[in-house]
Amino acid sequence: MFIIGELINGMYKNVGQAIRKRDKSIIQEIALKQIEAGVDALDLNCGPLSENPLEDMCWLVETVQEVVDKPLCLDSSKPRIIEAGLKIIKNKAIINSTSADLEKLEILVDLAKRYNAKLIGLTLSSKGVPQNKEQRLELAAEIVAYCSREDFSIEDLYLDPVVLPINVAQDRQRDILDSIQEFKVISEPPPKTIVGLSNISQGASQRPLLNRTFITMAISFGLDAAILNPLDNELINAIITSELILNRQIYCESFLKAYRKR
Ligand code: THG
Repeated sequence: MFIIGELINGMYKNVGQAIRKRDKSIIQEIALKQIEAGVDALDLNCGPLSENPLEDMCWLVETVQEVVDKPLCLDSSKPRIIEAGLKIIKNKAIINSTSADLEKLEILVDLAKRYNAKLIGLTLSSKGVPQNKEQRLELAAEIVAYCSREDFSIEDLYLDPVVLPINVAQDRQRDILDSIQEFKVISEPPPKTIVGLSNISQGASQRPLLNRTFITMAISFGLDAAILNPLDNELINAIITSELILNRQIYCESFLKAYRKR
């Protein structure tokens, strides 16, 4: 499982405030804590309230890079912000994300190729969130077809079915899990799959229980990667145990080491 730490997101009050005040120490501490927990990469998101998202993103990249030597995941819906981040990232970058819209694919697949970055493709379009599995697969196939045509390696493509909160979309969850499995048959070699895990429990009580139950199920449907809170120990234990039971290759060595130490 490829794990991306979600905690550097302006959606969190302390992070939003640290970004506004240009308080490096808070951001660097959150970065290091996630690295210690064994993440493979760090998501960087200025949050919905950022007034200068381009400057904020560049400041986040520079601040985190001072203390961390791991891939960074540029989380923004605006291609110009992603490009600004790519220009200053020293390590490998992950573009988070493109949608299935052609205007976005054109810009972001080109950027991913030029900067040798991985690319997350949301199965979303300007028409909105897909209402069922078939629509998700159609959008996924459009993203894969575009990447193949442009010679972007499908193994560097992570398809995201877009996890919806359980409290507004209880009847959609089974479709989302099935999509994770079915994305794999779109091409050979297959694309990878990813979810933003905490979406499932937004606005719900029992968030940790929902998160770890969902990830356990998603792993059994073949999930490759997740953006999540790596400081939730029970969540990490559930991931390790799921992969152990499925005898899946664990590509996150540090989690495996953590498990063996117990
Ligand atoms: N797919 C991809 N990228 C993503 C998402 C996705 N990036 C953003 C998001 N979804 C994943 N990251 C988060 C980070 C935080 C929360 C949810 C998803 C979260 N935050 C608290 C809340 O909203 O309740 C913040 C409040 C607080 O604690 O201060 O839940 O799906 N590719």
